[in-house]
Amino acid sequence: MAGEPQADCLFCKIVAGEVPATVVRQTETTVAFRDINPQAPTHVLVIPKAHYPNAAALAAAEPRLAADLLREAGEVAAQEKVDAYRTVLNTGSGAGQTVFHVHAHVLAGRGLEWPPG
Ligand code: DGP
Repeated sequence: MAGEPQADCLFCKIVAGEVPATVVRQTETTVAFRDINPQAPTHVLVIPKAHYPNAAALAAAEPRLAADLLREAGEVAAQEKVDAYRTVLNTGSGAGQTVFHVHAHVLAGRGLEWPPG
């Protein structure tokens, strides 16, 4: 069923505490933790606790939860004391998505080029 934990999903395992992560924030509906392979001084992933494969699927099924994700990205930036940050939502392997549990990358602390690579 949509939103249910998936046995083979790494980020569902992080939500369940079965895989360790450096959690920086948690709400009733979301978890934010440091990326294992940081691409900037601040690189945090914000995920919904519920499993959706990508941002569009999340927004279609649970628009308020999609909004929680974006709000939490801002809360992470505030907590990290950065005033500029980039939020990245990769969708599909061709765009670099490697974990198919929606996650917002929050990147900050260095100059970020545009367009992104
Ligand atoms: P993406 O390429 O957009 O699907 O991003 C997946 C991110 O997940 C990538 O930047 C690396 C990160 N990642 C992969 N495995 C782990 C893990 O076990 N722990 C943490 N904290 N991050 C992970």
